[in-house]
Amino acid sequence: HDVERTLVLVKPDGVRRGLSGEVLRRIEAKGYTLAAVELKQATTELLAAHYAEHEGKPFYAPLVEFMLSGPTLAVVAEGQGVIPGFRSLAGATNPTEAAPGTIRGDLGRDWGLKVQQNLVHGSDSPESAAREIGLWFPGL
Ligand code: DAT
Ligand code: MG
Repeated sequence: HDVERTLVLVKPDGVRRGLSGEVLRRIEAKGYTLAAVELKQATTELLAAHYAEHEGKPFYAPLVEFMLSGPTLAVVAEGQGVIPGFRSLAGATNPTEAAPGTIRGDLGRDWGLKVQQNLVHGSDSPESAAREIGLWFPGL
């Protein structure tokens, strides 16, 4: 794998529950480095761009509403294979299905129908990572 960068978000549920440090600890313990960390309140415009691929899906509006509900910790993590590597650390999208040992498997659970409250986001490809880092950290 090449040395690459990915965008990680500790979503508002993770920040509210005091899990920001735990997520950063797991990224660093794996051997990835932190290139940028910033607590940010997302805006509707930022989320519309970030989640453009999901526009029109049934969970889009509740997802955006949830992402506006409090601050998000935005992180750029760097390392060989960090894009798929962080997705492995995060686990499956639905925390109930995420394997133990993963962030979502260890720390997340099913909050009713709100699958979107799954603690973290991680870019899914080099193209997504470049696009998302540009949105959350313009000028980086
Ligand atoms: P991931 O975050 O694992 O990359 P995704 O990109 O498919 O998953 O979806 C983005 C977010 O949208 C996801 O973290 C939670 C929410 N989401 C996805 N599928 C959902 C569903 N079926 N019901 C509710 N929320 C969903
Ligand atoms: Mg995704």
